[in-house]
Amino acid sequence: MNNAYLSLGSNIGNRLEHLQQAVQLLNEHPSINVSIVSSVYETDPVGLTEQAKFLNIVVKLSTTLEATELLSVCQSIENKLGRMRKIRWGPRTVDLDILLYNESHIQLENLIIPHICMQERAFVLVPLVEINKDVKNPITGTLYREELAIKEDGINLWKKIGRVEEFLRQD
Ligand code: A4P
Ligand code: MG
Repeated sequence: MNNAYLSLGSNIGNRLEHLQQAVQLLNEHPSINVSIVSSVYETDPVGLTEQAKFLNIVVKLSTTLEATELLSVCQSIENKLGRMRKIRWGPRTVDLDILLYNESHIQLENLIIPHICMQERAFVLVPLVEINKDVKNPITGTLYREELAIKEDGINLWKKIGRVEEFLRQD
């Protein structure tokens, strides 16, 4: 069994519902079990700053899928939930990025793990560290909570979540 952490973000329409649908679809996959969902954070947009605020979460899952197969599942969920892929860093219904996959270091043309900018992004690190304060960068061995110390600006707790079922029931 493999463990992975995913970052999910949405800044269009009913943002919470998009995140819930994405988690539901992940969990319905026969080879994926979502075991932990972070609280929901409302975050200032990074990159292209003239766009709506995001809701961001991080989930932990176990899976028998290889990392590239997991990426395909993520992309099919993005497509199913109607993401427009027009603008880099631009608005999106839902975006699913694989942050970590076991302790792997993967460098393929279409898949880089650990996710390329994760150590610089508070909207990733705050929910990640919430669900596992001991998680480390598999390349450098640095604790992600140490990376976080200087960058918590623009991240606001929006809904406190304890369990996956509780997250899926929120409205
Ligand atoms: N790809 C490579 N590695 C991975 C990985 N580990 N997980 C490739 C997922 N995909 C990976 O991504 C482009 C390509 O990355 C994919 O084809 C895949 O093969 P994309 O999602 O299609 O394009 P994008 O998202 O528009 O660009 P990019 O650079 O991935 O943007 P990001 O990094 O996803 O940033 N601000 C806040 N507050 N919250 C957010 O959630 N998100 C973004 C998007 C910008 N600003 C944000 C947020
Ligand atoms: Mg992306």
